[in-house]
Parts: sequence; structure tokens; C-alpha cells
Amino acid sequence: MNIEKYLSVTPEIAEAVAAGKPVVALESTILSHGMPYPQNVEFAHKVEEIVRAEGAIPATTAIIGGKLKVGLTAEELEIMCKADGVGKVSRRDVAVYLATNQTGATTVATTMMIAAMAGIRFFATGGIGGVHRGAEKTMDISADLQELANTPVCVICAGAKSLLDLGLTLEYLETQGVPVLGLRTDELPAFYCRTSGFKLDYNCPDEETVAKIMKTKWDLGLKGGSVVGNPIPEEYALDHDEMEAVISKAIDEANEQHIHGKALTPFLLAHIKDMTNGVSFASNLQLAYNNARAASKIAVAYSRL
Ligand code: PSU
Ligand code: MN
Repeated sequence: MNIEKYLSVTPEIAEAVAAGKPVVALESTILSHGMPYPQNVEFAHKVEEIVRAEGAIPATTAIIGGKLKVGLTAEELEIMCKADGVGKVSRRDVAVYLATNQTGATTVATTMMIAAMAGIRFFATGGIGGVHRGAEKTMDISADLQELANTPVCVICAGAKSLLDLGLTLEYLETQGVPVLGLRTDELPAFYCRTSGFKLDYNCPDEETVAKIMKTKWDLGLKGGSVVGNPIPEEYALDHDEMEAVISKAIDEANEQHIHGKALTPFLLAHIKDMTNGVSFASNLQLAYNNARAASKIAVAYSRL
């Protein structure tokens, strides 16, 4: 292996990791393919500020100039947000993008990979990818789930959008041995909604409990990460039935236009945003901020264990 040749970690993050200080990874697909420009620029900076305010160091990842970047400058964040010629990079794309010098936004799967290479254990995002509705025919299962099974990073999210099949997503994670922890909730959150109807086995009363569970898992040498489901704050939650109607319309549209593969998730996200006149986007921002806050608290608690 020759990871150093490709990995480019900012000095601040490298020093923090070496000293066991709290660091929180952040992804760039949410910027390049999940949010419109220029609102994503404001989001990218604000989410980093929230991590710092909680006493942790933010580490946004991307593939730029043949390097796996951990920690982005304002110019690099701008490149990811403008998303001009910026691809969506999952595990299978990483070597291609590095070797051919393409600029790529990292998904949950790739951000986990890069975070692990840099020694970062906690990662905040909006929602994870999962098993798509109809996957029993299409076999469209996000590489995020396989990554959670294998790579030692704890992903703090608002669960997953109900554009996925949340029941099958939980089954897949169970088969793969991935703990799914609720943070102050009994149910898997459904992104815009605090509840999904799917019960979780573990309701962690606080961030420190999550940190202790992760420490125990990794002390035991159990491979892989975990999902922490952190519900959207009450005041920003959207109505479940309304969102369900919007989502099924977006899925119908995708089917009509034969959208599949890695284009599907960005297509659905953009359509949901348009169909709700941006109301869903405002919620999306708030739940992501909320996850950055929780992830930072967990990382701080972990650094004290
Ligand atoms: N879910 C969201 N917003 C997002 C994504 C998922 O609510 O922006 C992004 C993440 O980067 C995730 C990726 O890793 O989509 C999943 O893509 P796919 O379904 O093609 O694996
Ligand atoms: Mn897919």
C-alpha cells in the first residue's frame, strides 16, 4: 500500500488526529449533488462553524487534483459547491478519479473510506444511502451500506429519506452487522420526519453513550462502523403524508425518464426540493446542522474516554 502518495490532510486535522482530539468528517456529495448553488456555499461554511463551536475540528473531504483531500480551503469548497464538472464518487470510482485527475464529490461511502485513512472516526451528514424501493428487481442498494459494514466510522445522520425502502435498509444493515443507534429516539428517523414507524433496538439517552458503544465495538476489534439516527428538530419537521406523496411522485418521474444508477439519488433529491418549493430544502439544512452538532458532541465525548 502507498496511501500517503494520495492522501492530503491539512496540518490542523493531522495534528488533531495525532493528539486524539475530536475531528468530524463531512461529505461533499451533499454539496455538489444534493444542494443548489450558492446556498450550498453558505451551508458548507456554517456546518464547519457548528463543528468548531462544539469544540471539534471539521474535515470536509473531496477528490481534487489527484488527491484525497481531508479539510478543504474556501476555494476548494467553492469548487465543490459550483460543481462544474464535479462527479459523484463512490468506492468503485475512487481509483479512476485519482488516476485520471478528475474532481469528485465524496458520497457517504467514500467519505467514510477517506476519513478512516486519515484516522477520523466520526462523520456527520444529512441522510445515508440505502436500499431503494423496488431493489428486489433493480438491485439498487447504495454502496454506503457495504461501507458501514467494513469501515470503522460512525455516521451521524437523520436516518434516511423515505424515498428508500427503510425496512429493507434496516434488514440489510442487520445482516451486515451494523449497529443502528437512535439518539434520544426509539425509531429510525426518516430525514424530514422524526419518525418512520421502524423501531430501533437501542435508544441512546445521550452522546456519551454513543461514544462508549463505539469505543467498545472498536476495542473488541469488530470491523465496520455504525449509524446514529438523530431526529430533525421538532420545529423543522415536515408532515409525513405530504412528504410521502411528493416522494412517490418523484419516483414515478424517475421511472418514466429511466433514471437509474448513480444519477437516481441526485435526481430524486432535486425533484423533491422543487416540488416542495424549497420548504424541504430549509429542513434539509437544519437537520444537517443538527447532525453536525451531535457528531461533534459524540467526538468530544469519545476523545475523553
Ligand atoms: N441522501 C440524502 N442526501 C444526499 C445523499 C443521500 O438525503 O446528498 C447522498 C450521499 O452522499 C449518499 C449518496 O452517500 O447520496 C448515496 O448515493 P447512492 O444512492 O447513489 O449510493
Ligand atoms: Mn444506487
